[in-house]
Amino acid sequence: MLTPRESSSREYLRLDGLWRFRFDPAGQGGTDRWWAAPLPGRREMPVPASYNDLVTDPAEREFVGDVWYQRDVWVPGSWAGRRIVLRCDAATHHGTLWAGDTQVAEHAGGYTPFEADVTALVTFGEPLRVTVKVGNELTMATIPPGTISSRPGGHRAQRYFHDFFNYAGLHRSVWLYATPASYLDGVTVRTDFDPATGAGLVRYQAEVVDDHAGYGTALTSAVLRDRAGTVVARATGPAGELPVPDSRPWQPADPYLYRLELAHGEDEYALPVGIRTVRVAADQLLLNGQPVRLRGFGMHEDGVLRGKGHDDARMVRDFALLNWIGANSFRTSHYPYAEEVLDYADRQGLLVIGETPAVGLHLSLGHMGDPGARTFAPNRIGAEAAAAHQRAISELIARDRNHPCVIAWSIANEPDSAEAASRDYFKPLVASARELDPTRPLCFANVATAPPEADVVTDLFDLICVNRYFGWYVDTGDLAAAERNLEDELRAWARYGKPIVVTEFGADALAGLHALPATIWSEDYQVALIAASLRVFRRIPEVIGEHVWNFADFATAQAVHRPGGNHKGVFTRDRQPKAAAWLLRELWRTGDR
Ligand code: BDP
Repeated sequence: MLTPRESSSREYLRLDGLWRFRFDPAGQGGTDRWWAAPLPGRREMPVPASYNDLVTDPAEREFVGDVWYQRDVWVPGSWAGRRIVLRCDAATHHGTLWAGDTQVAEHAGGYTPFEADVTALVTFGEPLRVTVKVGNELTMATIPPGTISSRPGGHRAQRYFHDFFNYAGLHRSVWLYATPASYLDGVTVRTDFDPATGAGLVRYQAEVVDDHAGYGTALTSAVLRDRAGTVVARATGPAGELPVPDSRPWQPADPYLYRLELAHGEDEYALPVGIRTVRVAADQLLLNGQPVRLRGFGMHEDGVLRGKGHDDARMVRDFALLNWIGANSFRTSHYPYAEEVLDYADRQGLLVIGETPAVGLHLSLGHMGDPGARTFAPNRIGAEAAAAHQRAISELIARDRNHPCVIAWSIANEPDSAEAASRDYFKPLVASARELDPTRPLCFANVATAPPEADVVTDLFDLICVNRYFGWYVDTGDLAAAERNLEDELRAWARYGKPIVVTEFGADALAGLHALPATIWSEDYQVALIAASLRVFRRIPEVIGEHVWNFADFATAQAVHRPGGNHKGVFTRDRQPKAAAWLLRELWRTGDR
């Protein structure tokens, strides 16, 4: 599957805007064939957006079940004779797609795309009715997991084990696009760079679908151009190598992109390519052979009104703030972000740890879990969840493998990696991730309940990522103890001899709340905790990355300790700085590490 892009042979319609919309609490849509006629009622919903914060009824905001989106689209007459594809970038968490009266696709997993060839279902001169049923239920068979219970009064309640609101809907664009009948269906790009000589190499492997007998693979060709458009290398065949003797490597300070133009018969598809290498050597992370240190955040796709709906305006503001504060990296906590974000990170030179939606695989954790509950067991996180997790990993890698910005894959956030059974659970997932992408380091974000003496999976991974809340959930209000305990634990992790990224640390701060001396929930305490943590990191050479939790305040499930959401943002939810943002800017921009 290729990201929709225009070319001389490809066109698309982005079906953003208002769609007809209907909640389906009784599950009537299937029996009454809601796809077969215009959805009744006058309700409409914007795409892309979560629907949850656009309604006024609490039962609708917290609705558990299916909703339906529908609109008509006129397919351009000029598309006659071409292959026409309907694609959904994200239906969170389960999508079923109809073109006219025909179901064409079904997909589990809320943050990766799915598509279907609808050529045969298009009648030119008539509108095509597009219907999407979107389900938001989380169970022990989904990633992320959850449980559903019936409440007195008959409504259903969704419980989940992760700390962000279960936003749902069509969170990204829906597309209709046209390609020639024989077409390029996928491409894998891998690059090499020799820092000693400057020599670069671009390897590509294209997948083609050819519906003409004898319209052979020799018809596939590749051209690599530099930014000025000059051809720097050419090859023919579906797979090949494009050497670039004097290459300009992709790096945060100079995110230089070449352009790889692929052609197969009449089809043309071009994508940006950054020549770079990333690898772990002993306790360092090397980008193009040079040690790199990560400064940045765990983030969320989250904002007022739109919830998790992709928003170019929010993205541009977020990147402007990342630049302002001196960050060079972020983790797509806790799910794959919109492809627009990765495209933009490629161009802006941000380093990205791409994460799967495997968050909450820890059924005894903190306020969200049940004390003592086992996680990796049949009827809990068992074979079904593992299969869903495996699909999530392969869909993430398939979608994002060509982005130079992605420097590592995080296959889970805070699983119960102290439970003995977690090792058998993770071993095959790690093996398959390595097979799908042998070029990038693998990691997962380790939870506080699995310190080095208890964790049983870290040796399977390349980078050590730890989320730690000394001074907040433990040593609350006692920063002297927090600083000592954080240092002791990180020194214990350092014995692995691998690079350590602290992927989460931080404190909630209510914007405008001040306290001297600093006490919890104040901006001043957030400043002091971040400053103490950074002092510790600078004393431990193996710590090569610091990602504050979180970039901005975000919505969570309602809970007494979450006043209007999680306030660990260094920026407010409307993207204005708290005091900690000024501290980080001072430390990160003066390049003290
Ligand atoms: C960690 C999670 C993150 C939470 C954070 C917190 O990885 O999703 O939001 O803690 O509690 O456990 O703020």
